[in-house]
Amino acid sequence: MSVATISPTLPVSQNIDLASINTIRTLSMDAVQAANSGHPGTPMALAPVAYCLWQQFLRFDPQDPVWPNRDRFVLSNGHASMLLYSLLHLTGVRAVSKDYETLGEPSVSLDAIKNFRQLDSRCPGHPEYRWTSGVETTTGPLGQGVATSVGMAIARQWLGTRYNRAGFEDLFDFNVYALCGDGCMMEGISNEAASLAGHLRLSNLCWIYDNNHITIEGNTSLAFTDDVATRFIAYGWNVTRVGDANDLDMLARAFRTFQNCKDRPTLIILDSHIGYGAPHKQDTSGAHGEPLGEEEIRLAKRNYGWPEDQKFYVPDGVYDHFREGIGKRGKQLRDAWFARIEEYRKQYPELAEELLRMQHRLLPLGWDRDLPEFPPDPKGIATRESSAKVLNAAAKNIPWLIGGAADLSPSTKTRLVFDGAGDFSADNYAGRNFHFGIREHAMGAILNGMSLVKVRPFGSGFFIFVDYMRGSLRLSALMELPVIYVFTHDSIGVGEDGPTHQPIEQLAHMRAMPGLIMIRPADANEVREAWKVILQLHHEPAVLVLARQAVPTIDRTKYAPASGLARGAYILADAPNGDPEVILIGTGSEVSLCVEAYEQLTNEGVRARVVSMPSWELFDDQDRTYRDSVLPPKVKARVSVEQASDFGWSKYTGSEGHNVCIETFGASAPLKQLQKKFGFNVENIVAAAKSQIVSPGAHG
Ligand SMILES: Cc1ncc(C[n+]2csc(CCOP(=O)(O)OP(=O)(O)O)c2C)c(N)n1
Ligand SMILES: [Mg+2]
Repeated sequence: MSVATISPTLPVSQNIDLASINTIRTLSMDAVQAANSGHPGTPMALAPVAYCLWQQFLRFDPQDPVWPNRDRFVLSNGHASMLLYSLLHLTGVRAVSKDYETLGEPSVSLDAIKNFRQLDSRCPGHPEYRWTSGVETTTGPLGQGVATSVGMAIARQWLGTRYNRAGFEDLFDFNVYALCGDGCMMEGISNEAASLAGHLRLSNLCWIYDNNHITIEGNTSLAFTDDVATRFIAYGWNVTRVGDANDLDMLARAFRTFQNCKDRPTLIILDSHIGYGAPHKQDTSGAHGEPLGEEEIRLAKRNYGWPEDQKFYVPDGVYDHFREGIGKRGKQLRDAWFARIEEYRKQYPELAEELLRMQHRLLPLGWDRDLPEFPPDPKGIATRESSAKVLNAAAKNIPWLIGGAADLSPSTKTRLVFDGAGDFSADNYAGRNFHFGIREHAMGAILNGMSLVKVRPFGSGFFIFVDYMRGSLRLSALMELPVIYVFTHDSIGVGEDGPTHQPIEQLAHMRAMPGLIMIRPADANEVREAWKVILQLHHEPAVLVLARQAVPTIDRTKYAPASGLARGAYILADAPNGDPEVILIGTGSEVSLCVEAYEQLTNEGVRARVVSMPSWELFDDQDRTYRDSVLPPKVKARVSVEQASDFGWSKYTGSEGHNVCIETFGASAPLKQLQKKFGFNVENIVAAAKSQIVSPGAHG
């Protein structure tokens, strides 16, 4: 039955499907018009699709939108946010507090819809996770939602394999649905993610592609002639079509096809009409990104058989209809699940305890009992090597700490090597080592998706390639997800690989990103402390920046303990009586160079202090007294030492301090030659310190 062909004059009571669909459409149109900005056309087109999926298929309880085994719905075409807000409103999704305590008030009230895109409304321009309950992930940057959905599907397979046990085979069996448009299809990230999803045979994943042939500039023929179906078949997906977005029967059949397909992800290619029903704007890019206008809205409502002058109109029976459909089904499923988890707890108390802790982002008791201590060693080891030891020790005690690399684990040393860790693959969804392939951007989004399902994911690569995944990493920060990024090869320390592989501005980029904690530890014991801090984060992504080359393990009997790392910066070595003339501030592999310079200065009778500053963000979080005790305002003679751009360093070294830094793209040569060329040697640092004492700002 095509709802488009149902006579719009039928009274609402006889035509509840259509009335529900048109309510979604008109709420979206009215909200965009009231805001005088937004995207009405796609909610108008996709209302039947969303209606069919939510009302007939989605296993989701509006009363408990965080129930762990709920199906996930991702609106990857986030500009169509009003579609989602209308659904959240009409199905009566409840708001949930940040610590997952149900509050009871509606997540999206009619007032919030009337205030679409206004300050503090629960209906911001694009869907935001942690701001509007029922929004499963933040979307808006095209391609991110679909890629994130792959992470959700992966996490569900992992959870199911670990926690589904005899008699509880369906403890985790949720499906992940993502709605996307031409933009998502064109973005590289979706191709990376689809390729991996096909490879992993994620049969719990369904993407619905809105093949409306329209993007902002006009018809897709301007820039996009892919044969999407063939492309996805080549990725190993199951591909099906729905030729009319208004045909509820065809839609239902497509969703059943997905549910019956047990060995591959499914793509539903859907033909729709953007701005459906708007006489002058349907099928044009004019329906994409601006309000329809009062007159066009009136005409569209007339076409729908809708009261033309009613705004934000929800006919009688529509709320009840959703309550009877998704509401009733969802509650039954949710209640049954919680009853079963009680049983599960009796039979598998340890696994149930793991689930409880994981879902609350807590760590197992004693998780840090085996973390290694590293004895002093002037030759030392690379921080990527010490990180491998710490990560493995922690992961043994944290079963849901899982992750991998974008084909670089032999370099990033993030492989979990203990017995039973295994490799995650289509044939082994229990493995804890992930092979994301050379797909950094998708890896970031997939980590986000995994984290949204509450496992604790980490991903790794060369630091320089953070540039390839900034979009995903930014969403980790925006969503406040405790994703762990391990980046190695952090500087010109990579030597011969040359400028393409030598990060220069990347530290500054990461420091500029709100909500992210970056740590660049100086030695093996700082690495241990860094992991301790990172693993205890709840709402911040962490970026751990590590060196490829060996760095000395600092003698902590002589210098301050590495536990100072938790405060972001600490006094590692000091002048007599804590009264320095000059402060050397180093990060990562440059700290031991500062210590050497300090020893020389001390021998020459210069009163110097060394501050190890592994994390600006952690330091900035300290109170003023502590910060001033580390960097006393009266000591203006300051030298920072970091093998990277000096961008931002004046915040700590002042306008008169000196920054030993790199202003170009590095070079390809053995490390020793590079250190000399760029001035990273004791001699240069000592000279800078001395001239700072004579006159801050003098050493050029
Ligand atoms: C990464 C990214 N690039 C650009 C944009 C800006 N943008 C928003 S919607 C859009 C067009 C999307 O077209 P399509 O996905 O076909 O959506 P439709 O208009 O059909 O709903 C663009 C370019 C964006 N949101 N994200
Ligand atoms: Mg489109």
